[in-house]
Amino acid sequence: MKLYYDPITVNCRKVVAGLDLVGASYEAETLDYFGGDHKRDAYTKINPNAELPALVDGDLVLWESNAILVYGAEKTGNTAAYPTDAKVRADIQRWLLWESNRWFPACYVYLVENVVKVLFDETPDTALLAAHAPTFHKLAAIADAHLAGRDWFSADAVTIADIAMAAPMHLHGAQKLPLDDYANLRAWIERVETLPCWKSSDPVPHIAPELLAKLA
Ligand SMILES: N[C@@H](CCC(=O)N[C@@H](CS)C(=O)NCC(=O)O)C(=O)O
Repeated sequence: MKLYYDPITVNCRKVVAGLDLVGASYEAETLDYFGGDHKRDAYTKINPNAELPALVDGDLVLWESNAILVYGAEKTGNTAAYPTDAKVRADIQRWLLWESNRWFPACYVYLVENVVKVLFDETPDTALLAAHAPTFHKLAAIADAHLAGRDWFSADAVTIADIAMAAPMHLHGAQKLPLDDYANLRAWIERVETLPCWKSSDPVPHIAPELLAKLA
């Protein structure tokens, strides 16, 4: 398998951590997201959405990070990270869909305004963040309530659902995600942050020190 990715992006971190969690090995081809490699013809032939990541395995050309997580888990047969029980699988699918449709966009606004714009010497749009905050809080409250009394989203142990849900929050401090009211969500992301696959997929070492200094 070959993974096309840039380790600094949310959805790439998701698949790097998730493929590690399920024990899938692959050849890596690194693209430069900030340099626009994902918009060049060589890559849009693989992913016509011009988005990272993408995975190629023989004649399978797969984009959508959560589909890559499921494929990796099924290919390796890792039933710890992707249990076979129908109800657990349905629950995992639910969070994968919710993350892609709702949670990622909700967290992404904070990433763009408080991280990406700062890296490129632009001013975060505080009015936009304020207008967007109710959406974030509505979704964070749903995730937080689900996590009451449980350590992980879909099972008694970490699954690919946790990796998918964690990715949009991966720089939550720098993103300034307003997590104060969500103790369960905070405790859960701290658990995710102890996972070896999460630690080894940390994007920070891949960000140039002079850029990183701007986030301090
Ligand atoms: N739903 C897609 C979203 C992929 C996506 O948005 N990737 C971002 C990086 S995290 C990207 O490449 N965006 C294109 C751009 O910013 O030009 C997935 O989960 O793979």
